[in-house]
Amino acid sequence: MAKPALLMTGRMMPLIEEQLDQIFDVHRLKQPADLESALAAKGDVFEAICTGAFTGVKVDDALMARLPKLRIIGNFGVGYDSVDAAAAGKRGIIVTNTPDVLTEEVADTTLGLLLMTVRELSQAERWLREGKWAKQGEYRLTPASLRDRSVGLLGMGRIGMAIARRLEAFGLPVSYHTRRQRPELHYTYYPTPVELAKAVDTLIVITPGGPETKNIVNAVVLEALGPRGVLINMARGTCVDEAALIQALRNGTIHAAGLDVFLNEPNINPELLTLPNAVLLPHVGSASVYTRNKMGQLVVDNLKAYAERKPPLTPVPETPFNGW
Ligand code: 8YV
Repeated sequence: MAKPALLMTGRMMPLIEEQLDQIFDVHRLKQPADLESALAAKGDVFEAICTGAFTGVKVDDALMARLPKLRIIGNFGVGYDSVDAAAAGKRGIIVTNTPDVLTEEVADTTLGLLLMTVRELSQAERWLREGKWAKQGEYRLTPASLRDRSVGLLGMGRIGMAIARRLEAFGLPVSYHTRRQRPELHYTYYPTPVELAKAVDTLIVITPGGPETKNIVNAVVLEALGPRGVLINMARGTCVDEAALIQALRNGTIHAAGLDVFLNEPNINPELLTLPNAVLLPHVGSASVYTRNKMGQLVVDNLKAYAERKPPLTPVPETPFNGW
């Protein structure tokens, strides 16, 4: 029997590519600009897409409309803001993501970035590497400490919960804002991002991306966070008004920021590089071999389930599975 055709919107890790080649007739885009020619040649045969935000291809309704046989979109990553899942749901196309397998890793990285930012660990390491310890003396005592902080989480999904557990172990009070309160949780709830920012001095963004959370951290929220304020963004660049953040870091509206995600990755705003009170990581929240292997395998297993006409393992809520 002929293998079903799959469109891969960019290069994936070898673990994914090697297995999908066994199951599907894979058409790989070398770059997003190659999409048009792929659609012209094979648009009417693709049954599956393997994608990820990092490929730079948006799987929107217009693209789905040109793929009449499309049944499943396997997204590499728990966040699927580069796929229009609501539109897929209306078309009866299943979207899968990679939840759970990265939860603990991303939570670990978040605590690392928080510590780096509050205790200036990357700046202190640069001090040593530049020979300043021997020549100029000790690195400065950091104005900020975790010891007198209270933390607010914007977003309290699976990763938010794993971060909250770690913060509790660090002895820190935790509060949160989500669109709907979760009464089963013992953390203090605030009904708006501004009220949360007012109540805490450390804000961690761990919401999904997409239009609903665009600029959820804006100039007003940063002002509310205040001059002791530390902002950590582990979610998506779109969640933070980056121009407002740069200004807030420049003029001391907040104390510091730790960012793992940005607008226009990997071509981030060069102004960020000039800020001494920003710790910048190249989107490494889940980026260990251990965790990426688990994510990659889950992408494969979801797509394989379609090829074998079995239920997908992790369909997103917008596209419930009702049979192939
Ligand atoms: C990405 C992520 O998958 O899971 C997510 O939503 O942001 C990451 O784990 C990763 O950056 C792929 O590029």
